[in-house]
Amino acid sequence: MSDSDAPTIPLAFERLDADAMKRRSEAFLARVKRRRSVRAFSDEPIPLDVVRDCIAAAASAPSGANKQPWTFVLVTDPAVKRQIREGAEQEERAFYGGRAGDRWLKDLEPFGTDASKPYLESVPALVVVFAQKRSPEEDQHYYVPESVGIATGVLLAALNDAGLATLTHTPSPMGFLGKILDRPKTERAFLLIPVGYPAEGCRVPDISKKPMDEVLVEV
Ligand code: IYR
Repeated sequence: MSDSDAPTIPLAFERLDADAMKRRSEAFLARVKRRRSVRAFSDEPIPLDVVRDCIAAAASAPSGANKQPWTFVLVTDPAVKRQIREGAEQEERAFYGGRAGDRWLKDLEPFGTDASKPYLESVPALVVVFAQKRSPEEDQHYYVPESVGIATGVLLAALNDAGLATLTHTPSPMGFLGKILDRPKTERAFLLIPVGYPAEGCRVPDISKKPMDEVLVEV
């Protein structure tokens, strides 16, 4: 350890035996593998305290110099959801109408997406993740995309683990979200996440993940 004078506390680390570790890693893998991007949501209400816990989990993520350069906006107000739907669909019409280009549109064919996003209005909650380039006091932030990306990954895993369905939605550009939600100019929308239960009979694209030997290199 360094001989810095910075205050410390004892680490609260739970040491597990190898069997318990394997049971936990397998159980987590099984649940996380069932996560799918959902585009057909039920309008049934969800327990918002569960969503708040998941946001607290996300906000526990590591970040550059512990600056925690994120803001999570939980939207349930129907009028605000409608505004967000309208803003997103306006950008998506431009995207699907030409901005995307042929190659990108071809890559999206398996997902059957288009500019219509009715779920942004009907889903019980939207979580909008904002990245803070700097805090309002002009404090410096570091590794902002990495930090916010890690926190968002924790959020998606936590919501999935808690039994909620999500979509990682990135209408582009997302400037309209900062305006509608009245965020300071120092914040940039990072991701728009509809959260709810899947609609009855919800279907998802028949796609798969790469096998381990394509994603893992062991040295
Ligand atoms: N934002 C658009 C397009 C889109 C882009 C990617 I990359 C995706 O993985 C899925 C969709 C939309 O949501 O329709």
